[in-house]
Amino acid sequence: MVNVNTVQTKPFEGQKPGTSGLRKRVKVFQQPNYTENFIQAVLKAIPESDGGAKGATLVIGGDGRFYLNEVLQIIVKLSVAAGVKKLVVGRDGIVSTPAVSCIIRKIKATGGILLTASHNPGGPDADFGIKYNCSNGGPAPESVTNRIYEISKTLQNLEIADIPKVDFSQLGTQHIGDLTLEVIDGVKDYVEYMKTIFDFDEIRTFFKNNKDFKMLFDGMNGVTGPYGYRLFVEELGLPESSVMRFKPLPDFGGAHPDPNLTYAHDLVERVQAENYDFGAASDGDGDRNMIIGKDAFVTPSDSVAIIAHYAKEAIPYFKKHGVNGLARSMPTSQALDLVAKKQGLEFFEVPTGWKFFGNLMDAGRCSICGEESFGTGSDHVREKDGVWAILAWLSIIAHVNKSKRMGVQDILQEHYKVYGRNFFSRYDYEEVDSKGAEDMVERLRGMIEKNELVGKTCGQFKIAKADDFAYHDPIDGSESKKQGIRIIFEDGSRIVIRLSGTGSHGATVRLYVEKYSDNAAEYPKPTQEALKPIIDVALELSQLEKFTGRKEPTVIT
Ligand code: G16
Repeated sequence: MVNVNTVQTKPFEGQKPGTSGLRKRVKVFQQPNYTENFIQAVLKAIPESDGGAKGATLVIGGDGRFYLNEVLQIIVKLSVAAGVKKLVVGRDGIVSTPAVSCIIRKIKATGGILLTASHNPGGPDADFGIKYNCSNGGPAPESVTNRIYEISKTLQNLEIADIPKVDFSQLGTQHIGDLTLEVIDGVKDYVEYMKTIFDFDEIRTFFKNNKDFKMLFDGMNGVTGPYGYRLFVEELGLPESSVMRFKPLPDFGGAHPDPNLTYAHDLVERVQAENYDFGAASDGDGDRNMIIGKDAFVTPSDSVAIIAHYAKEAIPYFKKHGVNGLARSMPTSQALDLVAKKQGLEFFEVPTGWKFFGNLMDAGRCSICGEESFGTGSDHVREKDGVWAILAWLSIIAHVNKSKRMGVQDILQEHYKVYGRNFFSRYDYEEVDSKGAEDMVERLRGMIEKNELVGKTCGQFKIAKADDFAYHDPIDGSESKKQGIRIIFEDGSRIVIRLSGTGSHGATVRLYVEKYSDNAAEYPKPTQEALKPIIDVALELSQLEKFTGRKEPTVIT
């Protein structure tokens, strides 16, 4: 019999999950009762049972970042008190975000708690995060996250079981009162699943027949290192030198585990200097990916379009299940729209946030989707999946190389020949003053409401449409408003401006620009050069420098 103590607490301000869970500095989570409050609110908000977590089976996994172990202990104490039936936890708490989604679906769990701030840095002075996923394996929809927030505002008591510290380092089952706690290998189920989705023999054969084709995977000291090692080295038989930074570290080795050209520069430099044909990285929790090649960078917007283009030919999962529809987040370039059109597929444009794809996938209307924020995935799970995207690219490479030798750059150029090129870039202005950023967006919103933008000529561009993106979910009818300022020009070029929902400090302004070209002479142009005129227009229209005081972005992707 376990003793449960009722401990007084008081609500904390701002426990509102953002684009993807609650992300704050570690120091915020370390405040007495802060983490306990949020976990209690999550357990009470579990949608399957009105009584909260009683009888639930929950999968728990994190990316190995600093403070993970302490939060695992808190989850067990509150779960025992709340009557949770079973917790399935990765060894040392380590499971990638897509693997949590995979396991929730496989064991038909009630849901899962993910302990990650994704690509944000880790360590005592960096970030932590907590996210709830539902029984479909996907991030909780706004109806659930709003409920978590409402509960967090009313908490007066915490129910905490009085139990000794739990050891998560050994595989096996333990019993704590009525709760069963199973510590699992967080990599195994996922690797097995990947082997049913992709043709590993075909990829192996490709590497065997092309011994000079070299690949380098960068785990960025995040959670995917062990997955990459198991898949690329042990399953595909590549040399150990094919993986770098593959040990998860609590502070990611001091690096920013975000796979883009800025933060994954170690990979980028090695691919160039050491003549690798294919380079790939995944982020802290394993849901993002970046694909590069010799002298080639695949924008995430192009990546999802190319995967969709080849899916049915190159990937057994889609040969078997077909491709039912495609979707992208609103700021993502329109390259995917062109594939949907050519293949006659249903197509959706949703707000930023993977959670918006879930309903479409559950309804069987979306098979492949992606976001410009280095997120690519399919309905095999309900999270974006970095390692899956890398395997998809390897499958495409193995497939196209059956007829002629093609590298990443060749695959890109072939794609542009068929569809034209959507030049795309995102400028991030991180940790700017929140008030200035909000005022900037408000001003644009005001101009849209007063219809001051449509018809306006800006340099070589004329504005055809301007709105604040709103989404009507076709499955559950929910409405999501104010999802980003969208300015569309007569030639189809676009500017999008929105504030990030994943920052932990101040505001992050995201400025997205896109320009389409079907002039083959332009395809090899460097992205920034091709986009310069529209970037100038975006900065002028938004008056970004005036409102934020920033001359230069923190990151350009
Ligand atoms: C999360 C979400 C993504 C979203 C990204 C950026 O990714 O899962 O759907 O695109 O944040 O969001 P924002 O622009 O609001 O910062 P992750 O990898 O951080 O979980």
